[in-house]
Amino acid sequence: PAIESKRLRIGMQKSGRLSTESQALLTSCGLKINLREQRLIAHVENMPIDILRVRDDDIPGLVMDGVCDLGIIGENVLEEVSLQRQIDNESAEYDVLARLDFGGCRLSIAVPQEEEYQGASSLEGKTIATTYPRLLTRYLKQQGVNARVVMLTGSVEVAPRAGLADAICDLVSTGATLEANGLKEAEVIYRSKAVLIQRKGLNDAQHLKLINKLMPRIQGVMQANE
Ligand code: PRT
Ligand code: ZN
Repeated sequence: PAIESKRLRIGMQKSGRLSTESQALLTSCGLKINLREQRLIAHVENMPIDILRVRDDDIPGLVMDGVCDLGIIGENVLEEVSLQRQIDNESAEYDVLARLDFGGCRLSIAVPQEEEYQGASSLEGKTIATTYPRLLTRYLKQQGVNARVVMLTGSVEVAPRAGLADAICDLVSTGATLEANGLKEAEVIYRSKAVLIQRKGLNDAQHLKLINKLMPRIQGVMQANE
């Protein structure tokens, strides 16, 4: 054919807590991914698919803007970006194809260990540092609590000791990081796992056919892991 049909694009984290398992999932589905080079785009050798390897924070926007057809992303980042884009009047739509069996964590408010915590009202008037200002603001609003939200993109757990904040709102899995920083988990505000998302309005027949072929394999891999 004169015009080769476009390759399906899947966004996944290049390196970090989701990358190994995202890659393993796709490999288990039969994709032969050439990841030898540290390239942004990896070609799948045996299917018309390209893998875009990016920072996790970029994945929701790439799918919502239609640059990627599919993406593998933590619900925490997906929801945060989605809320921000709604505020900014940018497209924030996507479909969830599957909730995956990795990347599990919770977004929690934590306070200094010596502090007495008696529910969300204890946060009234406090300053809370977080990388997830939209999710935290939504929670505080729901609780009717007035607190100051300070955005930090890293080292959130040291903010109270450094005198930058009274409390934090950060991701937790074992709780070891909180403990090592003299903090205790006070409130879980969001529970997250990795999800496979698809861009809204995807209607290319070849792409849909390919996705319909991949989905049972993904379900099969997850059942085998149970
Ligand atoms: O570079 P890039 O932007 O792509 O990566 P990143 O550094 O922003 O993200 P990364 O790789 O750290 O995490 C990617 C995703 O993994 C998160 O958005 C979550 O969906 C998920 N995830 C699962 C976690 C954790 N578990 C987790 N434990 N993300 C972060 N953590 C942090 C936690 O905040 C703490 O600082 O890991 C530390 C250890 O946790 P504890 O509780 O076991 O001590
Ligand atoms: Zn990130």
